[in-house]
Amino acid sequence: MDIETLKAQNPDHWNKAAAIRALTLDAVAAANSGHSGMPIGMADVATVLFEKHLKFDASRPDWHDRDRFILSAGHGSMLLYSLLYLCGDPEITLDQVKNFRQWGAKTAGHPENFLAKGIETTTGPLGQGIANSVGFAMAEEALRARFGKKLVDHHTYVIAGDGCLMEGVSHEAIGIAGRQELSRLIVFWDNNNITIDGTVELSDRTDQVARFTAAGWHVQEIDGHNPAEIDAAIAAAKKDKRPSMIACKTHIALGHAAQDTSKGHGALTNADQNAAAKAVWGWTTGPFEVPADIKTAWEAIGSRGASERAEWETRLAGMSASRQAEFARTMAGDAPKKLSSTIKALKKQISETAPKVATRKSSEMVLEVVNPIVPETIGGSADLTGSNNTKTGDLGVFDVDNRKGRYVYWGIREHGMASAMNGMALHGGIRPYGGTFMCFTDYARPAMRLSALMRIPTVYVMTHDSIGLGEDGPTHQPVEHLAISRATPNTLVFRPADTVETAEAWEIALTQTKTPSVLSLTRQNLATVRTEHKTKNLTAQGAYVLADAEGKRQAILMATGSEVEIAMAARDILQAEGIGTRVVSMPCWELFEEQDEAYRKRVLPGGPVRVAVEAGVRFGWDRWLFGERGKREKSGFVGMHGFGASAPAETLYEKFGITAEAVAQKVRDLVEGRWQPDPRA
Ligand SMILES: Cc1ncc(C[n+]2csc(CCOP(=O)(O)OP(=O)(O)O)c2C)c(N)n1
Ligand SMILES: [Mg+2]
Repeated sequence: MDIETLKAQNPDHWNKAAAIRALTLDAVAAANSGHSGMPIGMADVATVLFEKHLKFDASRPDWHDRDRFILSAGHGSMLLYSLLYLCGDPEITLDQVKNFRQWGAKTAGHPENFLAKGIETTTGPLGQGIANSVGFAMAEEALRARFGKKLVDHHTYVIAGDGCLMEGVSHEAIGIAGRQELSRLIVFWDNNNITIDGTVELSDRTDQVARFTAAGWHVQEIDGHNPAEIDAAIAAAKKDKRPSMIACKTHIALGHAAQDTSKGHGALTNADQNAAAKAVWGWTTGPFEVPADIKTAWEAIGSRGASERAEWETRLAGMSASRQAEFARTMAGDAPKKLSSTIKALKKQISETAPKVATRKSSEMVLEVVNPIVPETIGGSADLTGSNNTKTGDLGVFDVDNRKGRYVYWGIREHGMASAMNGMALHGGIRPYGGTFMCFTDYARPAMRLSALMRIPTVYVMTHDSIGLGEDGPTHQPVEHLAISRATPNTLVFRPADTVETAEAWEIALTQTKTPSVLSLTRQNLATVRTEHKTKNLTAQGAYVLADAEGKRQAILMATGSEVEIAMAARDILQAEGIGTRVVSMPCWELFEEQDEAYRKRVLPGGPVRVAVEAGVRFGWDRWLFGERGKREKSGFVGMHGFGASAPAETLYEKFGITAEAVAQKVRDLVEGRWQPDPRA
């Protein structure tokens, strides 16, 4: 259908959609940057969705039972901002739209979830939104099963572009959504056949309809500019028991000189061309001006759900006080009161019995006591359940016929798992944790970075965290992954030394509201080093003195995880030789960094020589070797200098020189003034 016919057939719809198109054009032109074509192309789909289907109340974008709208094609951010402004979202004002992409504005280049409540997730890295949405839809299923349809009864809608569907993570997301029959997940594919470099044909010939169908989705193909077809497709999608993909044939930059070309993808800033496009759309008002009748029509859409929201609040208020309180606690992400005492009891028992177990097993021991009292956890693993020790007896399996199950078999989909966990956390009411091998942090990494950027408390259970995993060899032995995780802002990286520290780390991770955690856990058994029970969470200080020097303090050994035991053995050797040696356990650098300087100096005073021991690369350790009052010539590192190898763990520690004797020798050299720059460090 040509534009004139579309306009004539449904002028009310056309004008509402044109408001999105005009605001997009104006905001991008004013910023002289951004992406005009996608919002212009998808304006009709978005208008029908918001007008006819989306359950929301624009004045209350934090209403728990709203439908979620995920803009996976995040470069088209002006589509979202236009919708929020037009509907009357209190945060996205006209001023914000005018300040698109400027310092301090909520209307950032790509949508940022923490800038306004109406922005459900941060998108821009293509594919993330569609993968997040799987988690949103799973969270809705789980919460509906727990709290009932009266409180939880909504859909997740997604707009994804060619780029989102080309990214590998979309494959992982589509697969798990199909298997889990997430019927309330509805994805619109902006099928405009254009990406930045040109037409899709330059790089892809995938039959997306066949692809989604093969993964178990309900698929429809429509004209993405025809409001009646859009409406009918959404209605059919809502009825189907499978997740739905609606392939919307659209024209990027519809009505503009750049229509149907890759030029239409980016910023359309040519004033004459923009004026001509507005004339084609029948838009006659000045920049950022929406005629009053059209704005009023949009505001009516924005308040369409107000009564439904009020009814929902009445239903909630009619429930028992304890149910209301539990719902509020769950949605706020507050940990249950019993968590702290449960962790303390476990610590006491462990300190008394001093088991020799791998910290991945320690993590399971913690989860066995935590999961029964924290009903909002949803655990899972990317096909390594028996290795990651993430499944506890009480959880049950999340499945089509058991939405109360709290364990997800994610399959071999580290990236999809991480991104979906982010979606669960963003939805609210769920505390997701998921496991894989530490080495496959790489496969989950784009989503791990977004957990940190989005300020959400996703927990990553990363086991087999060093050469200590042994025979599987260097493909599976992380050496740089601790450094990568620690380099990421707003991420807590825990490498606990035993079950007590593991319990403390879990307590911290489960009480975060804005920070993700990475738990770096061993495959191999470790001795309990915390044999003296302390109720205080020492891991919360990041680092602490585990064993102090006897006699004159000449050396400080800093270690994490499996190497704390090695540092303790080195201390025994050195003390026997009369070299007073302190061992500092450093399970979480980020928390140690947050302590005041006085505490850090008490733990790491200047003077003694310092040696760090960690079965990973040195990168980052200089902060503690030279930091505060450490000196280069009085410090050393015992760890990895390259990739590992395939052999039994004990052999590897021996061959790579990560032993108590090697640590002791390093200390002797430093104490006796034989410092050598390490050529491999
Ligand atoms: C992971 C990732 N890779 C690359 C980009 C840069 N990028 C932004 S949009 C885009 C093209 C996307 O094409 P499509 O989804 O079809 O969007 P359209 O051009 O139709 O608006 C690219 C490559 C990105 N944002 N994220
Ligand atoms: Mg495209």
